[in-house]
Amino acid sequence: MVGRVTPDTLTLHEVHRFPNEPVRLNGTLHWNILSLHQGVLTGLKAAAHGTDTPLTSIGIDSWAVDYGLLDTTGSLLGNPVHYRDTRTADAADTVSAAIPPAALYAATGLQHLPFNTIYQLVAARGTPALAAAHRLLLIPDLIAYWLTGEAGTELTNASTTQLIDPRTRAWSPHIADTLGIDLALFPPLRDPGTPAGTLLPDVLAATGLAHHTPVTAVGSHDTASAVVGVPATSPRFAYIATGTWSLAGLELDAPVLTEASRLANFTNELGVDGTVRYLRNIMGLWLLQECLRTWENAGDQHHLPTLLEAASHATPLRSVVDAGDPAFIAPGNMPDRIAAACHRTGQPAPRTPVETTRCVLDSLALAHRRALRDAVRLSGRTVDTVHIVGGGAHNTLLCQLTADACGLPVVAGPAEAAALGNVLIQARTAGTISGGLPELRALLHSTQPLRQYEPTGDHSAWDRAASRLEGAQVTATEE
Ligand code: LFR
Repeated sequence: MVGRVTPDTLTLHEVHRFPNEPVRLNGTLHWNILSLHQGVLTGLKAAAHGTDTPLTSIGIDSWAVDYGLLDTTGSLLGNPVHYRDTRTADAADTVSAAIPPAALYAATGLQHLPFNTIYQLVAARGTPALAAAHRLLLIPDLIAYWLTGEAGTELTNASTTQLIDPRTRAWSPHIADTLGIDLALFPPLRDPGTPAGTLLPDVLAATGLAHHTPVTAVGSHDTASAVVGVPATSPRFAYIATGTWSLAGLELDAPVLTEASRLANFTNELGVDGTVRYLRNIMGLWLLQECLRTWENAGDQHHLPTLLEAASHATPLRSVVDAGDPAFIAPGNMPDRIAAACHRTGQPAPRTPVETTRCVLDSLALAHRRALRDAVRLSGRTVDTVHIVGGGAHNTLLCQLTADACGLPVVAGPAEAAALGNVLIQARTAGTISGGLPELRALLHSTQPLRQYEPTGDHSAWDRAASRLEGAQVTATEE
């Protein structure tokens, strides 16, 4: 994506898009990291050729928690493992035997997700790759290293390792030591808005970019950049970054580390400009993407817009599932897993792709409502507007259902909030624009097409649907 920024204009334009297809090899799900790097190079080349002015800067963001290991020569030790791989299945027990869950939460503020980096590192204990590793780089830091030869650990993404103390915004040596994790594997922390190197000669040759094009650290966790990209005008906003995941919560200036917050499985990820992203992970449109993939593998191809249109006329709230349930994390046969979850809670299982689609969207809206209500209760803040950013902002049914479920107006857009948040931090670092997050958001608000949804319908229907899931919902373990 190439962004163009001035103090009162902001445009983004896609120059290249490439697939991200995980590969299962020897029973383990991997990222195809070299193909991703090639996609980045092809994209940079397209960016270099598509403009008459040299690029001011490059910023990188991606999903969180995953990493590559390098040996002492800087060579990659194997393909990074995908967070949806099941290798971490037993790691939570190992970790909680060493550190009680309440102590881990008090120290790191992270919600329990089975794939947080600490669980991956515990699962990788004793493997030859980890034994040989000299350095560990989170995915965007790995791409930055391949572009520049310089290694750093960007802070917002580092906070998803579960090895950072959100109060000090620094590593938590006690947690690492107790689990036998060597913090020296991580290169030094760097803040968004700081330099991250200049391009290596082979990258210049492959892309045609100008010498000294700087790479700038941005919120390298895509969700951190997406939260920068929320076009809020009121301080009382909540956000839902929807795509493969729905990340629903609030921006705070200090973490909430209470036991109630832990039991509600809320996370305190670090944001840009000293903020805290107080949110909960909800499965998101992954549920639907995985259904589409299952149907397609069975020879039953569906056109998403047609399916969504039909789902908008299907019976509302016929059956709902807990869209926060980690049982949905792994890939594979999602329609049957959704049907089984409906059975378990005494609800009719969806019978057709349209009914399944409606069940997914109702369930997501219900989970959005629950997350935002919990965030308000646990943080003591109030909310007057819900912003939906990310790919799900295009999904009119999801946006309307979320407004209905939350009983609040929803402002939808931009869909490319992560790319815009990335670009805005680069532009501010380069001195093109100035100000804090409110000023960056005012620029988004005045330049990006947004759509507003007002809450409609019978609010009590959502209460009744929520009660069908009571007791079945997953929260953090009680000790
Ligand atoms: C969204 C996201 C989430 C993170 C998940 C796994 O793309 O980055 O914030 O929990 O992917 O990394």
